[in-house]
This record gives sequence, C-alpha cells and structure tokens, in this order.
Amino acid sequence: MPQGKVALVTGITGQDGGHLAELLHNEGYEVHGLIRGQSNPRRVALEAEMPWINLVEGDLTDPTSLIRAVDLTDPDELYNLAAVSHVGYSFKNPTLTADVTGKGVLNVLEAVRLTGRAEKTRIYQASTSEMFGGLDYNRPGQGYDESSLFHPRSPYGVAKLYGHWIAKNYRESYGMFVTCGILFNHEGERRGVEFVTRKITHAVARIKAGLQDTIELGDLWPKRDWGYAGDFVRGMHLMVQHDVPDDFVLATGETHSIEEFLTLAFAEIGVDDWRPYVVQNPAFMRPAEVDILLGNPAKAEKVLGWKREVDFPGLVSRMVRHDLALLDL
Ligand code: NAP
Ligand code: G4F
Repeated sequence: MPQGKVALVTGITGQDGGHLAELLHNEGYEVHGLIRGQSNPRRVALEAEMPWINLVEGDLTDPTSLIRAVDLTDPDELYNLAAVSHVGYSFKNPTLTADVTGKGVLNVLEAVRLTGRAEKTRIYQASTSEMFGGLDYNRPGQGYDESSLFHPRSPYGVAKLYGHWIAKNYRESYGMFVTCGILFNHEGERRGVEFVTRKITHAVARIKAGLQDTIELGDLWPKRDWGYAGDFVRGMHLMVQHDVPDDFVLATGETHSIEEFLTLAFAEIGVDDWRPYVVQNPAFMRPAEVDILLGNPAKAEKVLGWKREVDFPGLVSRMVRHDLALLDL
C-alpha cells in the first residue's frame, strides 16, 4: 500500500472526484481537493461525506490559484478531473468551455512545471471518447482505441482535444509524467441529474413515487459505451501507478441506445412499455450529435490488468435502486 502519498484532485465535487477521493483515501493517501467559488454549494455535503478530505480553493481559469494550490499541497499525484463536462451546455457556453476544459489543462500543467515539480508530480488528464466523434469514416468495427482518428463534434470535444494534446506535448517537451485516460461514458449513483442516465433513473423513481408523470428527453437513438464510474476511477489510479506515462482507453466494449437504457430502467419498477412516459423535447437535442460510441479497452486490460466489473444491466439496476432508496421506496 502506497502509505504517505499525497494526491491533489481537481473536480472534487464531481462524480469522478467523489469516487476517486474515496479510492485514494482507502489506499492510504493524504487527499486534497480543489474547490472553486466563494461559497460552493457542494462544500458542506462533501465535508460531511468525507471528513478526512482537505479542500483547497482554486479555479482552473486562474493560474495563480493553481500555483498556490500545488505549492500548498506538494502532490505526488495530481488528477485533473475538473471541466465544463456537459456536452449540451458546451454549445451554449463555448468560450467558457474553451477556457476551463481546454486552457485550464495548460494552467494545471504550468502550475506543476513553474513550481519546480516537473519531475516529482505525476499528472492524470481526463480525456474523453467525445474526441472521437462517432462518425462513419473514423469508426472502427472493433471500437475506438488509442490510435483511432479524432473528430470532435462539440465545443466540449474540441476543448478536450486541446487538453489531450497539450498534456502529451508536456510529456514530450519536458519529460513530465502526464498520462491521458481516454474514458468512455461512465455513470453511477453520483452522476449529475443533467446527464441522460441519471436523469432517467431519477425520473423513474419519481414516477414510481407519483411525484411526476413523464420525462422530457432529446434524441433517443444515440448509442453509448456505458460503464460504472467506480470501475473507471480504479483504471485512472492504475494508469498513474504504471512505470511510464501513456494514453489508455477505458471502455466496456459494448454499446447501447438510450432506448435500451429506458427499457431496463422502467423494467426495474415493473413497467414494460416506457413510451407513454417519455416526451421528446427539441430543447434537449444538440446542434451536432455523436451517434455511436464504442471503445476497445484491450490495451488497458493487457498493460494495466484493468477489467470492468459492472455490466450494463447491473449499472442500470444499481442506479434505479439507489434513486428509489433516496425516496424511501
Ligand atoms: P462532473 O461531475 O461534471 O464534475 C466536473 C467538476 O469540474 C466539478 O467538480 C466542477 O466543480 C469542476 N469544475 C468546473 N469548472 C471548474 C473550474 N472553472 N475550476 C475548477 N473546477 C471546476 O464530471 P465527471 O463526470 O466527474 O467527469 C470528470 C472528468 O472526466 C471531466 O473532466 C470530464 O470531462 C471527464 N470525462 C467524464 C466522462 C464521464 O462519462 N463521466 C467520460 C470521459 C471524460 P463545481 O462543483 O464547482 O461545479
Ligand atoms: O448523458 P449525456 O449528456 O452524455 P454525453 O454527451 O455522452 O457526454 C458524457 O460522456 C462523455 C464521454 O463520451 C464525457 F466526456 C462527457 O463529459 C459526459 O460525461 O448524453 C448522452 C446521450 C447524447 O446523445 C444526448 O444527446 O443522450 C442524449 N440525450 C437525449 N436526451 C440527452 C437527453 N442527454 C442529456 N444530457 N439530457 C437529455 O435530456
């Protein structure tokens, strides 16, 4: 067990930040989390859930705050999970997305380098399958892997591609340990209700409780390679423990439509036909859509020994059961 290691996690209030902080704490790390804003509404809940965590103020758009955070915490490992991460939101706030999700990565890398920690601090960069774009021309039958062509389809995907390449550039230019995890969609009980899976499981529980009648969604045909966030943060940690920095795809190797997710989620409350409960609303459709994402995790499985444990039906079931339990059902 790597006793005594220090980790700094950006995006600590997010889904992956929560799972990763727990994993690192259980591994004996001293865990610091970067939190933004004068009075972040998630701060109190986070401190109640993880009393062992040390929160340090900082914003990815403020290089000075990042230099201060890195200096204060002196991390052995820095996991850069912070981002404007909602694809639909990125179309409405493209400049903010570029500043946080793109240039914010540069600010993190520079904070480590300028404080003299280029050799000490190992960095994980949260890259994404959104960089691939899911278009016919670049879609390999066996799934996207580390050498597949990129064609991002949203301001979010474009910003992430900048983050991915600047991370690789710092690896090549300065010999820094910067590893990029190209992660396909991962979900779970901590997922924000603005993402389609949790939006569905949250609504299914409320429909069962009689608190709402229908759910408004956008396009139902897109397919995603959906895994469980707990499995994926295990992969992040393994990447940072590997002897050399590299790029790794984490995925399940299966792809399912939103319609399939709806079928399994409604089945959990004994409903066979979800159609009467779903209203399509163009407000939730995007100017450009990513049709199909399917990943090939062979490299991570072989080199890191990573294997996902939760399958697609297991993921849907645990999310619905969690949301039912929140309503005492
Ligand atoms: P999430 O739940 O949306 O969390 C995003 C985090 O970023 C939040 O803690 C948020 O803090 C923080 N943040 C936003 N703007 C910031 C800023 N200007 N400065 C500092 N922090 C800021 O995202 P997630 O699902 O955990 O994903 C973690 C990372 O992996 C993200 O970079 C995401 O793009 C990437 N990723 C996610 C998936 C997935 O399926 N989940 C797949 C591939 C890649 P506040 O509480 O202050 O808003
Ligand atoms: O849940 P989503 O918003 O996730 P999306 O766009 O795939 O992005 C997530 O995964 C990426 C990895 O591939 C991450 F990088 C990113 O940060 C994020 O975590 O939407 C999934 C699909 C899309 O096709 C969307 O158009 O669901 C469709 N959808 C249909 N109705 C909806 C809705 N998405 C949302 N959020 N809300 C709806 O009402």
